[in-house]
This record gives sequence, C-alpha cells and structure tokens, in this order.
Amino acid sequence: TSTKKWWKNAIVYQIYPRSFCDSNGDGIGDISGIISKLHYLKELGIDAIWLSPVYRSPGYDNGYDISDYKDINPEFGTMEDMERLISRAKRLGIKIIMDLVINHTSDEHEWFQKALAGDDKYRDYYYFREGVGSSYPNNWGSFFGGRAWSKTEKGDYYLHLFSKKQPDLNWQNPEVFDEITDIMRFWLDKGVAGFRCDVINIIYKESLENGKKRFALTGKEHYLNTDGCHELLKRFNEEVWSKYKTFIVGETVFVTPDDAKLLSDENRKELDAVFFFEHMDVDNYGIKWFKKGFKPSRLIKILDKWQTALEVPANYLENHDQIRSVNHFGNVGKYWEKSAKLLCGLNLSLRGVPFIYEGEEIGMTNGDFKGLRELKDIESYNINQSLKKMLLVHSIRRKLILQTTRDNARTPVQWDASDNAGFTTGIPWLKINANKSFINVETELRDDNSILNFYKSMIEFRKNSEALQDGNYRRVASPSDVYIFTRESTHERLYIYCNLTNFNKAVEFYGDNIAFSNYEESERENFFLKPYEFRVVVSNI
Ligand code: ISL
Ligand code: CA
Repeated sequence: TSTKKWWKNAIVYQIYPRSFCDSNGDGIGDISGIISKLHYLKELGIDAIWLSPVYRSPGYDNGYDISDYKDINPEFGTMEDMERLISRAKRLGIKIIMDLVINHTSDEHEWFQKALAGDDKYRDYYYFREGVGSSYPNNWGSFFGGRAWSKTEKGDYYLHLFSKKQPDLNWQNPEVFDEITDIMRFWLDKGVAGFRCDVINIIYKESLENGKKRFALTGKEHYLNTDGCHELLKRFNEEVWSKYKTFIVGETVFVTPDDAKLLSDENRKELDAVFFFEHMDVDNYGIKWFKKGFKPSRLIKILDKWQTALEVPANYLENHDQIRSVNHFGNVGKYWEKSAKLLCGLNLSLRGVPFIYEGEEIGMTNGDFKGLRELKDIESYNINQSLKKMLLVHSIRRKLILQTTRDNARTPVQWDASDNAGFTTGIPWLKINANKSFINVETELRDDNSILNFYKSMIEFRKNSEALQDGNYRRVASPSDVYIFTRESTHERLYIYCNLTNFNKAVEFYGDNIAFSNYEESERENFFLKPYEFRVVVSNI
C-alpha cells in the first residue's frame, strides 16, 4: 500500500568509502569509485546504501571525526561528486543514507578551534572542565581505552568518549541542536534518504559525576539512553525527519531489548530501527579484546530474543567495526563457501531490515595481517597502549589485537585477482588479503555457484516473498546449535533451517518443498542437515 514506509522492505548495503573502490590511484577509495560500482550494486539487488562518513575530516578515525559537516573530504572527492552519486543512485532506484556522527566532532572542527581560542560561545558547544586537584575532572573511561579527558594547553580538560581527536558535543546546549538540525536539513535537501546515527544513544550526558568503577567505560550510567537523549530524538523526528521520507537507523551501544524498544517504537516517533550488539559480543568476555570460543547455541538464543522483542530489527552480521562474519560465526577452512552462504541465508531470512557490509557478499575474510605495524585503526593503536600499561607482553597484545582489530573488516574490497585486487592502481592504504586470488567479484560473477550469486538469488527470493518481507517470526524447537524458525504471512509459511555447525545434524523436517538451499538437490539428505546447510522450505497453509 502507498502508506507503507519505503524502508520496511529495503535491503541496505553498507559502504566504507575508504576501502570500496579507488578511482584515481591514490590508494584510497572515493566517491567516483562508488559511482563506478552502482550498476554492480543494482545487479546485486539492494535498495539503499548506508555510506560511512564522507564529510571533511582529518581522518584520525577514518571520517568518524568530522571537521566540516557541509563539505566532502577531498580524499573522497568534491560536493559535485557527492551530488552526482545521489542523482545517479536515484536514477537506479537506490537511496543514499548518510552516516551522522553527532556525539562528537573532530578537534579540528572550527567550533572546537574557536573554543580552544577562548570563544565562550563555542566553549559551551563542548565539555571543558577544570581538573580535580591534580587529576581529571571525573573518572570516566574512553571507548578506545584510557581516560575520557585530555588536557588543553591552558591546563583545563575536555571530554572525549572516543579518541582525543573527537571531543564530545554538549547536547545540553540548544545552539548545538540548532547547528546539527541545520546540517541534517542541508543533506536531506540534497536528496539523501536518511541517516545512520553514530552512537546515538550516548549523546546526551545527564551529569558529569563520577561513575561506578568498572573495568571498561566507567561513567556510562550517566549517558546511556538518558531521558535527555529520548527527548532529543523526539525533537529531531518531529522537527526534521518527519518532514522528509527518511529512514533513520541508530547505532545504539549496550542496549537491551527494552532500551531498544523505547528507542525504536513506532508510536514513540524517535528512531525507525536500531543496531544492537549482543550477537557481536557472543564470543567475548564482555570486552571485545578478550575472546572466548564461539558457540552457535548462544548466537541463536540472542537472535531469537531480538527477533521476538523488536518489530523491525536492523539485522547485520558484520560492519566496519567488527570482524568478518565468516570468521566470526562461520568457517574459513573447508566450509568457507557453505558457511558464507548460510550466513547470507540467515541474515536475509530474519524479520527486519537486513544490512550487508561491503565484501560480505563475496565471503571476504579477516585481514591477513602479520603484525601490529600493518594496522591503521586508531582504536587498535590506543588499545595497544592500554594493554601495555596492563603490562601485557607483545606476543599477547599482538594476538589479542590481530584477532579483533576493526581493520579486519576494512581491507579493500576484492574486485578481481590482480595485484591490487582491482581496488586501486596505486598503493592501497591498507593491506589487501592474499585470498583475493579466489575471493573476488570478477571470479564470483562468472561462477553460477558462487557466494555472490547466492546473495543475488537470496535477495531476489526475499523480494518475492511476502513471508520473508512482512511475515511474523516464530522459533521452532531444534538441537541447540541448529536454528529453525518460521516466517509466516497470510498466504505463505516458510520454514528456515540454519545448521550453524560443521557436522551433520539430525532435525525434524516440516513443510513440503525446498525452495532455497546452499546444497544441490543431489547432495541433500532426508533426515539430517549437512554442515552449514541452509534451507527454506515452503509449507502449505
Ligand atoms: O568498535 C566497537 C565495537 O566493537 C565499538 O566500541 C565502537 O567504537 C562503537 O560501536 C561506536 O562505533 C561508532 O562510533 C565510533 C567509530 O569509531 C566507529 O567506527 C563507529 O561505528 C566513534 O565515532
Ligand atoms: Ca582515490
């Protein structure tokens, strides 16, 4: 029906511009590179692109440190390039969703520079505080390790929940609200279809009091999901977003299903959907650097919980901050291909809006970094410093960081098998994986049986399935490491089978005919699922 919101049945593809496609040989992906691949994305079948930040930025956090919200990073191109991207995409029926990073700016933003120079108007855009005695203004910790405060030349401190190059904005100041909503309108007027709001549930600090001491992120109770944050979201929605046909997805850290419901309940008119993280943390001890073995049963429990809790979850298995999903939840050995296809099937069968991260559609794997020196991520750098302070020796730090670094997901997209994987004619900014020789777009386009072609068919299958797009969700009893659920609409009931192990798994089969699978008919068995088997079975209702 015409009143249905466009994004409810959309499939979104995330582009991390730096790593996507380089058009001019400087080794850095750019907007023209993206434009050159729009037809590829159209063929894939996606409806919208979430573009990680392309704004002007000194690039200490690859664009998540913005120095001018109304300008384009020259490394990525010009405003004309961006306008061209929006209009070319539009012609192909692809919407562009921009990343909106408003918890903090770059310290090189004019506002912060004026603040440092002593301009009181702009000092109040941020949090400047005197130290307490010889120490920091409070005991808060940073997301990237270490303290959340840095000293200015004058001797006072400013708050930064991320790196010291990312000072936090003061959302208690109404002028900040006016500035940022003006920026939102600027981009919406250019034809952008919405925003992915970076760490949106931490922007409003209720107080700057000391927090309860924790191993990481001391202070978080003073800024997580505050009433002030809800208030801001309502006003963004009412005063700006509702005036355009936007899709607003929030990146919301440390949320429970209850928090997420409050943030994305349709009637509350705040966000449209949220990214939660519980499934990303399924294999760590609460802190991502300290990993434990992956248990499929835990992942299944978590996904089921969120499927049940939210009407429209934003589903994803990887992004630019996480390791590659086939390393995370699948198998990079013998079952690389089967498990990548299984994860595709899973992500695209769940209820909600599916997000695919660049390279996921060809089964890209973690970076094959040999040492910390090959890494570029500021978070990895800062964490290394923190782990040093904890007196961890180099070999341990190396192991902890290499298996978890965000750079695992940021290696350039592998377009072909040539030296630089068709990503650049120059020297890539981050090392390209050696497995580009067989994991690459060109090879997979030619192979009917490839992961890429599986994505295409699965996307098409979802688009043609009322049950997958709009149906309800119900988990079906199964062995704990096999995920079976139904998706059901008025005219269609599907049984989805996901064997998340590398064993044969005996399960009960329901339904009539198999509509979709990552195994050939001749390979399938009647009484069990093969390793990493994915099946969609249609049942008559
Ligand atoms: O990397 C993480 C997940 O393991 C998080 O701690 C991450 O920093 C957090 O999810 C916030 O991420 C977002 O904001 C950061 C930026 O560095 C990330 O790239 C972005 O996705 C600061 O803007
Ligand atoms: Ca370039």
